[in-house]
Amino acid sequence: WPNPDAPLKDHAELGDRARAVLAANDTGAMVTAAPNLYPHMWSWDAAFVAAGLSTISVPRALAELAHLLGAQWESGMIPHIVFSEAPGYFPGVDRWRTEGVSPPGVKSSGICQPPVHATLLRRIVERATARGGEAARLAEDFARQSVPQWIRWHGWLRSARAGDGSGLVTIYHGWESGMDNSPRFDGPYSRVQPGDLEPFVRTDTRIVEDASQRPSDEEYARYLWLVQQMADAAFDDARLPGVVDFQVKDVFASAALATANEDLAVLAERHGHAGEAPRLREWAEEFREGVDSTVDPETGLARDRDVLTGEWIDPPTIAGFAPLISTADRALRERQSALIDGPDWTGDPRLAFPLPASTSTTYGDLRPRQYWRGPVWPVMNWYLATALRRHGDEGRYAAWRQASLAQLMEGHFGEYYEPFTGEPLGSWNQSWTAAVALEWLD
Ligand code: 9YW
Repeated sequence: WPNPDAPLKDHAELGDRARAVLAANDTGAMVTAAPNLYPHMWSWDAAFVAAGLSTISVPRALAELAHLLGAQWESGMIPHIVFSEAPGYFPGVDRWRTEGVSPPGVKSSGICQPPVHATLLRRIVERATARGGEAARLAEDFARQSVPQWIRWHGWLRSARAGDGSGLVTIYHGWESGMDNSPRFDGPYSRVQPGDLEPFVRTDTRIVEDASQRPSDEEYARYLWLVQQMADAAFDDARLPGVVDFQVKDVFASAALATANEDLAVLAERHGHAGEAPRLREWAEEFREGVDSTVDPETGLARDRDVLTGEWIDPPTIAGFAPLISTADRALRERQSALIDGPDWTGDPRLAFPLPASTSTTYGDLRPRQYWRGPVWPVMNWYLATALRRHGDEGRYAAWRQASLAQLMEGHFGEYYEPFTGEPLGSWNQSWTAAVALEWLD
């Protein structure tokens, strides 16, 4: 993977290059997820990107979150894509048919992504507060003003997606998990049979020319079929359970929500909404318990569940470590920590860097170059590492930091990496990869 400037000289150069990537992807209104492949704002990318931006400029970081919040639906849902004017991405806003459902003037998709936002906002505000002065004032004001909007977002997830009291978020599309083609969804997708699908032409495989790094056309047809089903139901939350062929309890999104509720409670307490904190803590507890209840006693991994068949979902993926994000159960935390160090994960001696891959590297159907079916995703490792640290695990945090920085020194800011060779794959100059580089360096 030729790179004239690689490998980078030192961490200072890594930081400079990461800042340059974010600046180059900044349209002024948003930092697009990637230069060519993803020329729009993605919901959870925006949260990670904002965290990275806050190491450079707190106002710019807050503007990113404000832009995302500007696309929040009346229901409270925050859409997974906020479209820019850039052409060339498929499926674009027309395919989503969200006009009239999304706020006036906003071009968005009609589904969501994992709710990591409040967690990253807390981080940004704490960073700004520590810095003091104007940055602190702006960030604290932003928190005060936006806490009600984040509560509506979490409240929507809880009522529209977890109204059964399971403490587990239902997703209606693999895209909502953020881990599009993970083997987590092979079972549920195998039962999705596209009917009369509007014709389509993909654009992702024109940009990432090696098609083996992307989902297959068959997978893509299923993705679009689900979009069509939801659009036909006008994204009406009450109708989706009756019409969508894919319904999964997403353990990872649920863990993200548990911890984000905790973070939002802290923000509410500190920034003018203390009365909301108890209810947010109850929500945190509800989702924490939901996540813990999915753990397979045999393997120690947390599991998604196919709502339509009632089946547990078994493939060993990074989502199995959801309890490391959320659990209060010390024994479970210890068991999962030992697991992630083991030969199926970071202890696999074949790895280029001792970091967890998106799918266990010993999984029978591992595809080390294909998207969420094997590659290592820097953003995921940073998010998990910060969760470990928050629960006191400085040791693993330090080890993953060292390994992640060593991985990133090759200098492409890949979307994802081949686990055994360290080759950068997918899009280069991916914003959230640059953002986590800055976070690791901070
Ligand atoms: C797509 C932007 C998004 C991420 C997702 C990732 C991928 C592709 O890229 O999605 O076309 O939506 O799976 O998690 O938000 O970086």
